[in-house]
Amino acid sequence: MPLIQPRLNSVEEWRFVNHNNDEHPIHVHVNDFQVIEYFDPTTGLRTGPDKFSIDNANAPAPTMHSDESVIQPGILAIRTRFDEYTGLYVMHCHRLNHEDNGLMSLVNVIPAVSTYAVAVPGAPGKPAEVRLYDGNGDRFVATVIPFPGFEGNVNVAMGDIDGDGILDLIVGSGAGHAPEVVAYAGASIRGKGTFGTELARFQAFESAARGGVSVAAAQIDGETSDNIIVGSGPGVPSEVKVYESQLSSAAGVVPALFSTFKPYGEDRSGVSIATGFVDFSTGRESIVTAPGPGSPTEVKVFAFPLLKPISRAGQGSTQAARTDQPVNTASFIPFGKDYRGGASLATGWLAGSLGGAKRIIASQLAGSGSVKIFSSGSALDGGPSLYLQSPLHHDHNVRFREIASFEPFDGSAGIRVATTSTTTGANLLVSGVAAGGTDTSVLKYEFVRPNAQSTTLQAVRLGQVWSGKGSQPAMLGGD
Ligand SMILES: [Cu+2]
Repeated sequence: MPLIQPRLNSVEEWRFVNHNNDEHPIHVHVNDFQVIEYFDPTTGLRTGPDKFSIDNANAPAPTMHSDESVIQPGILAIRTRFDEYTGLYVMHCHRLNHEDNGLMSLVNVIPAVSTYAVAVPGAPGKPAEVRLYDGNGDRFVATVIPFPGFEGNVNVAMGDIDGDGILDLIVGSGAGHAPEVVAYAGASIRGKGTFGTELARFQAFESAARGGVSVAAAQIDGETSDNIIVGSGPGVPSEVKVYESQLSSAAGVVPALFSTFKPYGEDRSGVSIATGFVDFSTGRESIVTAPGPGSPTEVKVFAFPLLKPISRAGQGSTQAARTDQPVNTASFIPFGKDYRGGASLATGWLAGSLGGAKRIIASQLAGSGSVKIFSSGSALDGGPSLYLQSPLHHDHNVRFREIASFEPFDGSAGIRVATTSTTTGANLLVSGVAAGGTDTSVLKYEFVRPNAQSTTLQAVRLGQVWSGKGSQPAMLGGD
């Protein structure tokens, strides 16, 4: 299932050139479209721009020679504006046997600007600062100083927590600071400029928990905006908290909890988190976790299905499942069973044209600073398999396979990762300190399939987006 990723408020024209020996009624969810061109070579009928507000139009069959080589393809061109809604939906052929055999595409409308955050560690006399960039061209957007006077590191994530279709910034304090979370609006509100307005500022854990707070944002609770998600730092039992999307702008007010869970039980090494649509079988965004340094690095994937069992006729009432507890849908060990150095996590549609769900990226905080990419399935694993299973077959058995591995800083540990979306997928941001240890930088990569038979991806360096003096890598956040 390939991916198309238009930006919110943009207009795209998609042209279907049909060489297949059948016609295909193309149905697009969410946004209606306008037929711009239609040509049926069998009848010779050619029409131009038609009325707006269609959600299904036929891509006509080609004319063919008796050996099925195409004389003239059928043509359908449609034009759409992507209004109001950011997020996922599908476009597919409306003939059931066609859509079930792969004539289906994901459309993921992304914000107009894919802002990402580079959190530059503080230094004596200089507080930690978060620099924001536009992922399309890496143009500098804004600087935020979340904790004035704090000279340590902070954690960052991007997400739309106020539901306006614009990416907001979420910051979690680092080691040595009270466990605070601050969220800034990506929109310019009341003349305050982008990232100038605080949407929330609160303490996420007990004051004594000063190991840092990891942060993420994703739509978990079934509402329309993203939930703020935090992971505990080292020193306290591992915990992930998902806050309800209703926030109070009054400083200090802790949002209501939607869910809290312990991904690694009583382990006290801290929890790294990332979020994303990494598993088709759930149809929802997952929370991905890794324990901190000192514990075996096992990545776990959690999803909140939000579904209650339907009571069946004749079987009486069934016990409703709790919707505020996640299901652990997958677990894997990215760096071997002996690695205990901790990991930075991200998710994103690296090489999105190959389809599948978002990839999980894990990088080593220790060891050789290796970055590995995992996928739950894409064109790298071959074409879509035919639907020969029973329609009642709904088992969860997602598996993540390593599809790329590289060492962007030539063996230097402490690598941090994030992704930033593009109109075709996502690029990877990698932060680290080069050998020698005096310069820290953030690099941007895209991933390509070297040839049509390859089952793994290759990293291609696009450029350096930030660098500075220092021995600590910048923390990264993107979406
Ligand atoms: Cu079809």
